[in-house]
Amino acid sequence: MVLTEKTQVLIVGAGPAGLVLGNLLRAADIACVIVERQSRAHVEQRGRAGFLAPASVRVLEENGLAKGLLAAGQRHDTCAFRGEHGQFELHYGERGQREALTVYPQQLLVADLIAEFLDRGGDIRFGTVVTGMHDLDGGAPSVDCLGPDGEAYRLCGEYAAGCDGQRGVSVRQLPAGAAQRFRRYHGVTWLAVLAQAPPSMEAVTYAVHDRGFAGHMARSTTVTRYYLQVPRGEDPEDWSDARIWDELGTRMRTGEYGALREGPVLERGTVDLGSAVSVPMQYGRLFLAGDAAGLISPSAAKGANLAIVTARTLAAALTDALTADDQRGLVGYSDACLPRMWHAQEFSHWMINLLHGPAGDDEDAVFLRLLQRARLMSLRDLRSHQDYFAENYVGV
Ligand code: RFL
Repeated sequence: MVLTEKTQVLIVGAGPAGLVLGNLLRAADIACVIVERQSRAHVEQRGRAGFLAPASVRVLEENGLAKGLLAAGQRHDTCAFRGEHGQFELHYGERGQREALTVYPQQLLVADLIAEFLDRGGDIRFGTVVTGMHDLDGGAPSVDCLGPDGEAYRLCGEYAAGCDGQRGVSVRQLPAGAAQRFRRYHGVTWLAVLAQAPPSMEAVTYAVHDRGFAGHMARSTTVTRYYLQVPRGEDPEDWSDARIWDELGTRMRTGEYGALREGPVLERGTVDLGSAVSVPMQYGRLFLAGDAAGLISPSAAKGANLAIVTARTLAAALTDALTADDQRGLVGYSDACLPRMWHAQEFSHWMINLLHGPAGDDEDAVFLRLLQRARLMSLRDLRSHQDYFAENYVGV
């Protein structure tokens, strides 16, 4: 292993967290290297999130990172809920914080952030895997890298940022005893579908059905994200295009509300709705951000937003430490982020219980499904519930 290079901040992962962090550090003239296991083309095409909260848009705007999303993002301010009760709409943009969400596909944001990072003189190593980390509780953390042509080298820095998502290497560096990872599988699995089809409705639509949940979310004028609740362990390849559209039609009750605008399925994959939170989100000179710090189920569309705002908090703390020798932000980083993380987890859990009831005819399952229905009716009828929903749905 050759010790090749030194920088100030080592960033593992070029998702929203690592790229926002890298851009903010470059704006403060701090040297950093982003190491990303995938190719540039891969991360610029990886379809995931689409909804950005006003707080995330503000972070991006204030830091010169919002040109693309301001030009192409679409305002979304209405959700619809369908079920045996009928359909009702909730105009969350007019309630609570009186703000709307911006729809801008995550892969476009990632492409914008990469271009800007390179413009700011950033160093990003695609196709390079971090295989290990060293000296995290000492003065000079380092990471072992394996480059695209199999070259192994070590990068050394003053601080390391683990922005490598839920299955990255960073989270495994927190020694047992120094940190705990709280995890939960929420008992629900989604088939996540990306279709080459225009949105079928204006609103984000959540359908509650005896056969399971179905969701509809616009991504652009030509691409739409759909979700279908499926049993855990389901093979996505068992879901042909025809089967997907058929099941979506049933659960979305197209007989009553009109047909879906169908098109070829571009991507299909399953997501087990789960959560994980690292407490604390730091160890020595390693700081976690984004999904590495805390994974949140996509039920409330908070993951990318938490990644952006935690990266902003970490960037400010690292900038104070590196430019003014002020360590307070770094010492308090985890305490600053955790309340926001647990708040988002709580709302996301509330959403899971709003959208899914347990299967089965036993007394417990039936009771919980009746509670689910009551929760939906409260949302339809009670202003206080609508305000709670609106404030949490658009907030981070
Ligand atoms: P990412 O985006 O996963 O990026 C981590 C990067 O680290 C790289 N990596 C490594 N690189 C080098 N060496 C290693 N050893 C490495 N190990 C990993 C990976 O290749 C990757 O590029 O994490 P980050 O930056 O924390 O961002 C998190 C978000 O991507 C995530 O929370 C959201 O996509 C979640 N999410 C949604 N969030 C929202 O806010 N709104 C949404 O509407 C929304 N919809 C979704 C979603 C996630 C989904 N899936 C696929 C789980 C919809 C779906 C279907």
